[in-house]
Amino acid sequence: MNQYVSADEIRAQFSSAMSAMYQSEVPQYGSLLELVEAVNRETLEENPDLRRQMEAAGEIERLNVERHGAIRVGTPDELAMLRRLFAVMGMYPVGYYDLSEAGVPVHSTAFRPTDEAALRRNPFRVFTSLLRLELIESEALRARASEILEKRDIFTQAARQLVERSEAQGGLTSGQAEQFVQEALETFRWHHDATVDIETYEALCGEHRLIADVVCFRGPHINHLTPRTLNIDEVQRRMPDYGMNPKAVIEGPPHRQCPILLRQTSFKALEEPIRFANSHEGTHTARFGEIEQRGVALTPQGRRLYDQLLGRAREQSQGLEGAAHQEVLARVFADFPDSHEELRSQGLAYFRYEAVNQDNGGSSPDDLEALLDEGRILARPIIYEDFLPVSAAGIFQSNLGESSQEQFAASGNRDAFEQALGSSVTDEFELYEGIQTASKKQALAGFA
Ligand code: OOG
Ligand code: NI
Repeated sequence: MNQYVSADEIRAQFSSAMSAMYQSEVPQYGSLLELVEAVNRETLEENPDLRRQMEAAGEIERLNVERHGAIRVGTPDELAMLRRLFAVMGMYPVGYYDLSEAGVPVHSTAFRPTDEAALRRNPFRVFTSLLRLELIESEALRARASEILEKRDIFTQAARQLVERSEAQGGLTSGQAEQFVQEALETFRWHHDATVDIETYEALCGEHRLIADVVCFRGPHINHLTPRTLNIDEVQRRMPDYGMNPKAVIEGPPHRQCPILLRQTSFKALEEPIRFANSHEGTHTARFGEIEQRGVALTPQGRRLYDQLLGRAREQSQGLEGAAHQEVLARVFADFPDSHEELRSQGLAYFRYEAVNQDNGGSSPDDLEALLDEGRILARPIIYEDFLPVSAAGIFQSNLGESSQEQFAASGNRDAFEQALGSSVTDEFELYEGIQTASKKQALAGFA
């Protein structure tokens, strides 16, 4: 018997502890969870087909524990240590996101489980951004920020030791895992005492509010958590009943028969009291709650079509909110095929193939299309497990006030990010492609 707890189990415990902590820190997040659960329950009751589809894909069990979070760190060392900490929980860096394109001086990856069994068990993901100090304009301020960041350690001593222990022995015992979860959680906790005086805070805010958010606190507080809903339009509609102030538009694609990628919205970030180092009182606006509805993962070809249509929709929907905004999106996205069969046959989305009826029949054993036609192999959509760069930018903008439209020369630097991280990031398309290819092979093997 294995003496160690599985990484999946540690991730599930951590995700649940994180949710409990955030509910106590941001009570509105608790209300959001209640609302999402109610809407998910109703949606499944009204929609037996969806329930069956999710049951078949093993997704029902994970629904109510499914969420992502987001943090921002300041130095390569912090990012590299986070990579090791997340690895203890079976979370690995997937995808490179360049947010300078949206005027935000960070670049990012998503730490998440990568294999199918792990995703089914608990798909907890953390969108993790690294500040790009080189994008701070003022040289003096850049130096000051880096000096402040050099002084802090965002990890507890015990967390560091347990990461090392796990790496050395190849896992953690249940006692160690429990302690690890508690110690790791400390890194993500909110501190209402800033490490800097109010003048430094304001100077950094002047460059970009997000720079102040990263630099002025003891650690990279979790800035939002995001449960998965099955009907985002309904949750958005009901938010005010639950005392939440939703942002004006839902990001991502419009409502469709066959959801693609993901759609997101949030309640606006809270203005929270802060005590600065020279005991001045002030406020800081960073933390919010978000929801998302996930759909099928798109192939590079599907992603290109999506980008093209979203660009067009943006132009046409400027200044619009709510239903009017969604109407324009729906009209533009009418050009995106909306049946699973079209998405599959046109190579726009990824599918998992499954043999359901292996009676010997007419078609030759390696003719996938014929077997699909005869209903002897089924193709089920593979759910998108990642984030949208464009959507991330929308979320950033909506939560940073009006003054942050600054443009940085769009200049991704994936090499620098990977060097800071201490490893490469996995290409998300490769993961989906791998799942699709393996499932095809296995489904066909049943007929050989
Ligand atoms: C990260 C925003 C990205 C999402 O859902 O796209 C994100 C941040 O605000 O730090 O969480
Ligand atoms: Ni998010």
